[in-house]
Amino acid sequence: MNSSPEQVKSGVVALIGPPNVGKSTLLNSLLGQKISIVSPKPQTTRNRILGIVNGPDYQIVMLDTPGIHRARSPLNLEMVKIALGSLADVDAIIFMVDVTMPLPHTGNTPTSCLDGIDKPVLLLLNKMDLIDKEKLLPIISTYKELYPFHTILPLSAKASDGIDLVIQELCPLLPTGPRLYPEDIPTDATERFIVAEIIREKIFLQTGQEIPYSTAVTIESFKENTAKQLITIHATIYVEKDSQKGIIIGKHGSKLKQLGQAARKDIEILLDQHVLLKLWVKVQKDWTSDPRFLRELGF
Ligand code: GDP
Ligand code: K
Ligand code: MG
Repeated sequence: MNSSPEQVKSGVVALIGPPNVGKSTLLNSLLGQKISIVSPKPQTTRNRILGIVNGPDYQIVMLDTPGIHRARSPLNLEMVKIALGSLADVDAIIFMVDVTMPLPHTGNTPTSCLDGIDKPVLLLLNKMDLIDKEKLLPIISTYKELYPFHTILPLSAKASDGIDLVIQELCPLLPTGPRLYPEDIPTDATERFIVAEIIREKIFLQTGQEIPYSTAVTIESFKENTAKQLITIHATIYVEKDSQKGIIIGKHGSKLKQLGQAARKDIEILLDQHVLLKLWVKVQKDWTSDPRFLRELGF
């Protein structure tokens, strides 16, 4: 017998804001699982990462995005375009800021990207674990003057503190209808994509200066040996210069080994199987400003 699909609060929410405020951390906390990579460095997230947050009577499709900033390089311009482009077909928007950052002032209004947007915007004041509660009121009044936010909520995404309220505030803003995605998948991203992202995250965490920003990762092959419960993954790390290749490889390959070990641990959790990870490092001269290579990477 054909029964009509269950009606729930079901819609799409874009998660935007300046770099490094904790957007990807919030997505992972809401999912109870790491889908979007996180690091203390800005511009870690380069793509739109779709996470599917399910509850008994709701499904929130959340779009994590790259940080919105004054971009200069072609790669960073593409990233900001992805973030702003995510605002088009959503039911609501989360704008997140970091309460430890200086407050906005004339000439620096992070909310200018919301001008002319005709959708409810929730302001999330993140990293509340890092400041005293009495500092909150002036922050709230500053942002209230800046933009007519639908709601303002303090939280700590990292500690998952206050995230239930985010869901509670979002649900009434969503249309009623069937779930847009099956209930048992956390993302529309492929395993290959997430694996490449995990490798990139380790590079963000374990290398300094310009190296993370000059690095891209592609997966060359992904071979499953069911009998041995083993997946063999070959990945290429692209850098922009010969000198960067040396740094990523390290003395006698020590850096590459360290990166591979950290990545493999997370990939094994993701895939729930043993993983053999082989990493290669290649120089792709100045790829961050090469439109053809950016297209190859999917930008
Ligand atoms: P995004 O660039 O906005 O996606 O930010 P990330 O999620 O990558 O987080 C940037 C940094 O802030 C990381 O080092 C996170 O661990 C940290 N972070 C995120 N949320 C919180 C929080 O609620 N409290 C604290 N103390 N740190 C946080
Ligand atoms: K970050
Ligand atoms: Mg991010």
